[in-house]
Amino acid sequence: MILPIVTYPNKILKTVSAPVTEFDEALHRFLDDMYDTMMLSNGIGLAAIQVANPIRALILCIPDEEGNQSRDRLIEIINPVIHNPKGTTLYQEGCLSVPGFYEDVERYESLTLHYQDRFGNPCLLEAEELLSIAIQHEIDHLDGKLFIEKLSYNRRKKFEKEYKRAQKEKK
Ligand code: Y12
Ligand code: CO
Repeated sequence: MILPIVTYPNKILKTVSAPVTEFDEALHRFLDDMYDTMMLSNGIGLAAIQVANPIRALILCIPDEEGNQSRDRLIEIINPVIHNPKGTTLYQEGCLSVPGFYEDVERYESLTLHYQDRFGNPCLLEAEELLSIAIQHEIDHLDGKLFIEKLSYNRRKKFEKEYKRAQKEKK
């Protein structure tokens, strides 16, 4: 099932999501729906709150070197905690909840992620480059934060003006 994606400035996106406690069939169905929704929208990452479900779950599907995404590249991440963040890197980020807008954001270069899979099994992932950036972007969603909040005052002002104009043009 394709789920509607919540877009900025909807206040739902400010919700701090709650830990997942039930690793049941309903969670599995929801994760499958998140995957279908993300793939249809050409995304590489999606947090549950972006489809209006305030639970600490996110999915990632980072393309291979040829730019191909396939289900075997899917990573489902539940109740994530970042350890050992190292270095900094700049990357031009985009977000399905902020359509049409891309900006450079500073993130940790690498990190270790502790999380659970869809069955509640504990997992560990060493992440760098795009995977590390995507993990940080999506965990921010779980904490009610968007990448535009990391912009400088002037870049944020410019964004608000351009985004409002684009929204009006869509109507
Ligand atoms: C690096 C930086 C950010 C992330 C988070 C995941 N972000 C996305 O998956 C963004 C997807 C996206 C897709 C769009 O649609 C198309 O390209 C057709 C898009 O464009 C519009 O909505 C107009 C914007 C963002 C991971 C890694
Ligand atoms: Co996003």
